[in-house]
Amino acid sequence: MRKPNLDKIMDNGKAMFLAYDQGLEHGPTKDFNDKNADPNYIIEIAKKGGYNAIIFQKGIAEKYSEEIKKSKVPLIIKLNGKTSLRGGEQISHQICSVKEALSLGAVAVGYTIYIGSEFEEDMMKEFSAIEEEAHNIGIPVITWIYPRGKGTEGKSEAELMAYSARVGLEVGADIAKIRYNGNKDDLKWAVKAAGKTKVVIAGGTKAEEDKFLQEVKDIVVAGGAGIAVGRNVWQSQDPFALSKKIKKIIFGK
Ligand code: FBP
Repeated sequence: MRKPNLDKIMDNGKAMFLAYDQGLEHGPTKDFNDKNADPNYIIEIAKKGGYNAIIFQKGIAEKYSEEIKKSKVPLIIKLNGKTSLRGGEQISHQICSVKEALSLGAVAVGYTIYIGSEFEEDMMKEFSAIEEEAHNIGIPVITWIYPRGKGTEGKSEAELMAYSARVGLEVGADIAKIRYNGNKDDLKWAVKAAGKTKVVIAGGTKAEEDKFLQEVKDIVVAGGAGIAVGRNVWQSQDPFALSKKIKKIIFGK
């Protein structure tokens, strides 16, 4: 097992990632407009905004490989994914291998586990094989850990958020991507629960800029690593100016 090299996607343990797998997860009608439906626009934001990495599914990574390479923005490939059409208990299966991701230029890989879903074990098992393979060759693994489904009923958001972060540590993720419930103390506890696994927060649906920036501040104050967001950035009227503000909060420069 080699120590995963996080230096390619983090700066002194901090990170801002630009996520763009929503075309698969939500479809182009819900999230996209004329501008942000184009992956080239996202690559431009990632480059000009100084993001540590951009997150794509394998299809975009392959079709836009030249543009990604030219931008020099490190690439993270999401290895599983699903559409929003299926309904029912959530399951997201692997659709790209670690090998394929590497051949497409990825320097890290991502995977979503829906804890609480009746299919949780399937995702745990798949993730475990990915983690072993990636870590054997020193590739960092980022886990989206989202509580969903029957098993989460009756549990508080705070409890589920900390549980998500802790699962990241327990399953061997280098970085756990969790959803923030908006409470600073709960977030601090979640970061603590993750131990040496770094914590980044997702953005969620587009919020008022000030509210979103407050969340970025909260993750920094809580001791987390930063953000892995999509819609709040590329749905913004001015994603370039917004990215500058995010960068200042996370890196102080
Ligand atoms: P956002 O910042 O746009 O919320 O992106 C984060 C993310 O995890 C994406 O990577 C993913 O496509 C999306 O959220 C999934 O959202 P959900 O499962 O809530 O529909």
